[in-house]
Amino acid sequence: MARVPAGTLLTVAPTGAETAKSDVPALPVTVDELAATAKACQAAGAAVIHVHLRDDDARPTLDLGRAREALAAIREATDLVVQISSGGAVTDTEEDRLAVLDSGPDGASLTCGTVNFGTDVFMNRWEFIERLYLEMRDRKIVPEFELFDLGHVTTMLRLLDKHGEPYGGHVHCDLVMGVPGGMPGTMAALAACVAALPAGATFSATGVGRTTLPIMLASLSAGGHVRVGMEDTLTFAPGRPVRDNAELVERAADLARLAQRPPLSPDEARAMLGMDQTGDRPTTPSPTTGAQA
Ligand code: KMH
Ligand code: ZN
Repeated sequence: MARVPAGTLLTVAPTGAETAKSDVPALPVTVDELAATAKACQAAGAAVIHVHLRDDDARPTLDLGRAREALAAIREATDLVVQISSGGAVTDTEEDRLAVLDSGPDGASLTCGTVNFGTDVFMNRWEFIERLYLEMRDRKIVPEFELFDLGHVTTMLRLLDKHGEPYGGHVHCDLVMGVPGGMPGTMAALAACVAALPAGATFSATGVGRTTLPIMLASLSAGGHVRVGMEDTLTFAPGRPVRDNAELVERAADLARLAQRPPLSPDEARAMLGMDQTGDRPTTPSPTTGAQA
């Protein structure tokens, strides 16, 4: 049996691309809201932030200037590991999803297959997955493999087999469970994915909607890590909307401590993920000139 890690990597996914600000006023969408959320979530125990961007009208965007601005503000406010979403929204083009890598993140999500996404389709062709992977490595960005289904594990293995290890040399995945069209948020599905991961890989899991708590508990008991946030969950308990992202992180941190695997600090997370330590972090290129800030 794989060794159970001593600590728990807590990732917060505060915004996502699917929820409208008008429906959920507590959703952080502006750069200032993102930075304030990041600060509160680090205080609550998060080590990584998974960033989706919104434009001035709170609509999803992959605008590079907005990405640089957001990353700079989060880095100013925290020392969280900053992971940009390369998934964006289902409507985003492949070129825009590649271009956002130029924002200078520590890491980026990399979805390993197409998946039905409610009434939409989240498209991830094999050739595009390869391109994202190679461009991340060229830019010294550590990928987090986003796996929405068991077949995505197979695609990740094919990618590693064909192209070799990612930047940093460590494979870390995030099992995204309970999306309508993806794998269910069940312990059986989690166990099937974990059994198929390569030796030495680590994983987080997140259960969408009402699968949040069962998947958090299942992941902790399987030696995994945890992602929480308003990208995935808008209800804290039946009939009780989420107040803010920090309370989701607080609950996850409490459960991690109960499991005697307390939250990792951002620097411990960097070490686990094969990232450069704080002193050598990538810098965010300036929003206006593209020069290193
Ligand atoms: N918003 C979803 C279509 C990622 O961030 O990489 C894609 C997503 C995955 O959230
Ligand atoms: Zn995302």
